[in-house]
Amino acid sequence: TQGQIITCKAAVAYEPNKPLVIEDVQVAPPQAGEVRIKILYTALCHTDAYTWSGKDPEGLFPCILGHEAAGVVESVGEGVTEVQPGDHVIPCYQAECRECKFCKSGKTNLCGKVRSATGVGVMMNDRKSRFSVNGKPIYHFMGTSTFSQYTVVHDVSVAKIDPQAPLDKVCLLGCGVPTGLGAVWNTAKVEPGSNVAIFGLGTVGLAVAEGAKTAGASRIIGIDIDSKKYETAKKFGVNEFVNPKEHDKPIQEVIVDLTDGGVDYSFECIGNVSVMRAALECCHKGWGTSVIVGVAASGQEISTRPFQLVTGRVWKGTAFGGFKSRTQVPWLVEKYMRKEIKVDEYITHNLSLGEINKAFDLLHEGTCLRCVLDT
Ligand code: NAD
Ligand code: AHE
Ligand code: ZN
Repeated sequence: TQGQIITCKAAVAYEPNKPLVIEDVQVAPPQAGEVRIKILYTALCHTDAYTWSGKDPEGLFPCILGHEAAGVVESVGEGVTEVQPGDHVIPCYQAECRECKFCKSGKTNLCGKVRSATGVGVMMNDRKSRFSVNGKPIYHFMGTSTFSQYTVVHDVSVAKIDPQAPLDKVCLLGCGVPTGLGAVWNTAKVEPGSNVAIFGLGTVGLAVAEGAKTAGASRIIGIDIDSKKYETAKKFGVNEFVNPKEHDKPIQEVIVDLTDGGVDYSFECIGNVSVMRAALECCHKGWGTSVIVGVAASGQEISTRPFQLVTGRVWKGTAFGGFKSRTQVPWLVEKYMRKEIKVDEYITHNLSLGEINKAFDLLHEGTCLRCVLDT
């Protein structure tokens, strides 16, 4: 297949919110600096649903969504040296080129090398897509497009992992789990004994809880409008629970009262701008830090009284938990293999690529954390 067009199945999003269509898609060979990957397993993340909904200003249609996956390298383009056919890999929507000013800064995991292309659904080389259906181009998504049996990505967006790792599990290390763990370990840098509040107990919020527990946090307060979330959340380290619907006062006041003035760290894992405000305002005066993890829709803005910051609260955000993807995803896989981090526990459903619309329905139901699709 090397050097040739591959025709395979992929789920194409033609229009916002219209069911995805399983199509025969043509996948062009990788050009210089590109890698073609046979995707074996892909999970769904709420960010896929967000872009599909039409609320993502970077959303382009028709496209192939998906960014939490694992597979095997099928072929590589000219000049690709770090991976070869047969390598087991995780595609990374946050690239790491190790050469741009972002990568060299030591201050961020954001990479500037291919972001201008991945944000508009094309590849850097020729600003074109490698996907087509009957000659009509289909846009890439987040530089990954994993809802396909084959995809083409930039070489700076490929993490080579231990070939022993089960791909049907470690596909989750492409987004949600690292995001939550890293929000705690890299972005907030939670210290032992801290009090933590987590808004939203989906996969990302639960991974924040797991990260907080391993960081030695004392009180780990989960906040969710669905009280059923507490039972599962306990297994990930949440040791107190608050449902905002059961209180008349604003939720930030409830948390401040519970914690003698506020928490040391809070995390917004929903994508709701009024909850982001509450998460900041439930932080302790003088030092409390709030981390925005949730992705809010186009046009949404955050606000608070500047006095909240004047009096020492800090507002931050995180992308992929601050992890340097190509360097640290393999390390996270090793941690999973040594049973130091959970992954299997986040997988509540398994379906096939052909059942992807059902998988999106599940995502909105509240009983589903991660659904892994066998492609
Ligand atoms: P999810 O939908 O599984 O979890 C959200 C949880 O929030 C649910 O349990 C829901 O009941 C709860 N909730 C909804 N409204 C609430 C409210 N007003 N108050 C309290 N709880 C509320 O989602 P997820 O997959 O865990 O992802 C969470 C967010 O993180 C999404 O916005 C996603 O796009 C974003 N995300 C960001 C990054 C990043 O790099 N920054 C990475 C992955 C995901
Ligand atoms: N296109 C969206 C932005 C979405 C966003 O913030 N994405 C996160 C990852 S979410 C993964 O589930 C991210 O990494 N952002 C940094 C980046 O470089 O995109 C919008 O709203 O414009
Ligand atoms: Zn995601």
